Amino acid sequence: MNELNVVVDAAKAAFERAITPADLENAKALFLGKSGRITELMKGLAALAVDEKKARGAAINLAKQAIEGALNSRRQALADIELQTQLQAEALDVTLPGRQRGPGGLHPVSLTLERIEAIFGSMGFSVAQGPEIETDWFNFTALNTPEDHPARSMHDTFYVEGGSATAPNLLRTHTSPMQIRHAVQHVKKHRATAAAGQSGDGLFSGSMPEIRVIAPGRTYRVDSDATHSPMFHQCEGLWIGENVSFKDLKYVFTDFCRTFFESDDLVLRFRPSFFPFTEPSAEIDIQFQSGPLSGRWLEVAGSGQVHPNVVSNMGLDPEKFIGFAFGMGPDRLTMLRYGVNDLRLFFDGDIRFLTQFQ
Ligand code: 2NL
Repeated sequence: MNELNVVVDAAKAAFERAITPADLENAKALFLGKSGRITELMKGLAALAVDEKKARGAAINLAKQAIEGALNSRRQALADIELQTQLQAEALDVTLPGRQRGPGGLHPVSLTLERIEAIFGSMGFSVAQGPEIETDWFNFTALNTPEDHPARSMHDTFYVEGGSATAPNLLRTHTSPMQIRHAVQHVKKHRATAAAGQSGDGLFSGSMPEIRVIAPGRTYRVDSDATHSPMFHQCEGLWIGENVSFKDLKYVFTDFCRTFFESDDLVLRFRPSFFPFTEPSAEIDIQFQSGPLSGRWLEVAGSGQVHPNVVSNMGLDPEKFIGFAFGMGPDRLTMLRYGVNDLRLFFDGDIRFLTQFQ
């Protein structure tokens, strides 16, 4: 094999070994660069005679062309490999379905709150609203809660900035403060238009329309496990008039439960209990006569006749006005209605859980 063929073969082999464009440029320099093999061979021509120079020059040129050809095809091959690698890395399956945005829906607890509002609405109850950050007075004092009651401790209540040492601000621990606010406004409004009626201590004893209101909303307590969330829902109800009794409470709440659970033979049990804001007080249990929960007593609400001190705190004369109140947990009602066993599912925001209620 002649010397030029050896150089061409060496160049081809070097180009094949190059696996990056930089490798290839380095290999090119060895053969075609300023002091590359071909350039050196060209320099050697100067020493030759004219006709020798011609033949030798033509042969070197052929070798040079062969090397350039090999270089270009390797360049193309490396570019192809690089393109394939890039295409693979950026692979995009255009046949995949697009991201879907399903129809929205209400949270199961919102569905329950809507149901509660509709049922009590049909019985003449309006819906109170109020702030989630409350004062100590509306949350505790107005509700006849003693200064040393454990519910007032840092352990049970989230205290927030603002307010003072004697009148701290807090996250409401129940929805009762909305009812106190509602009652105070109601009394203020009708005191202005009532013909007469002021007892010695400024409490209203004239005539006014009854107070019939429910107070649904978020409430907060320092508590967290499978059945307690630091944020939970409550719905309280309040009915105050001149002749509202425990039998009205029993009728109203029985009717509510039977409508809510769509069960006409549902049985209620009023069990004596204690709350600072009602006297007497009762725990309300329900019993289904059929279905998966049939026969078990399930606690669904607390209730009672509004304590005279609380009636006074609304600005009403407790000698004239009387009524009942109750409080229930919409989260728990939702669990019972749909058979959900972990309260935390309501607040995790998992779409696989939430879409089951649409
Ligand atoms: C429970 C207990 C109850 C009340 C809430 C109330 C509100 C006013 C006046 C008097 Cl403005 N009482 N609310 C009364 C009895 C019980 O809730 O266990 N709730 C889940």
